[in-house]
Amino acid sequence: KSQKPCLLWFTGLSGSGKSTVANAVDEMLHEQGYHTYVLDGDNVRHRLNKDLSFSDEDRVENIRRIGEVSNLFVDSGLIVLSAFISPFAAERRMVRDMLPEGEFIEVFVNTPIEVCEQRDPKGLYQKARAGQIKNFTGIDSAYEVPENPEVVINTAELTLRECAQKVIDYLANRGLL
Ligand code: GGZ
Repeated sequence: KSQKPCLLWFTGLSGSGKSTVANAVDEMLHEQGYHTYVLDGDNVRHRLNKDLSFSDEDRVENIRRIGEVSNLFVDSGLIVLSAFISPFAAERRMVRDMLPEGEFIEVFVNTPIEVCEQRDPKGLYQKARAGQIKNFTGIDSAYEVPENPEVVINTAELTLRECAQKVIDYLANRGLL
């Protein structure tokens, strides 16, 4: 099956659904015979980047390393799906500039913070509100909203399948599938 390697970069708040949507897209592409790879907190923050905290400086280094690793996987021919908060526009730009034109696809998971906080699957918002976690994105650490993302999805308004399909439609329309 023909595919063009690219990097789908999911950015958004904790609890916005980045990993969930990335994994759903991954599964649907896989079923159709495409070769893909998902990078997210579970396989990166806990392993490659376990030396990094959530200070601004360490978040920058986190994204720099993930950008480099994503780029290597794209070089190997895969459709790569990376799901990290990536709160700063400058680092998202840095990763975009690592790849050839058109191969970096920014997917803004624009779920309102009220919904993310309501979901609070790991109880982190509650801890952040109570001051038990410092520098929590959206509470006492910044999230810079993407200005020109290729795809925007709101997991509070669409089903998981619809969100994933929107990403796949973008790839198909751009001739990447
Ligand atoms: C934001 C934090 C924090 C703080 C721990 N701020 O919902 P989760 O749990 O599973 O995803 C969040 C994850 C964010 O890691 P990233 O590598 O994506 O962040 S960044 O791109 O900003 O470097 C959350 C958990 O780690 N977490 N402390 N203070 N999220």
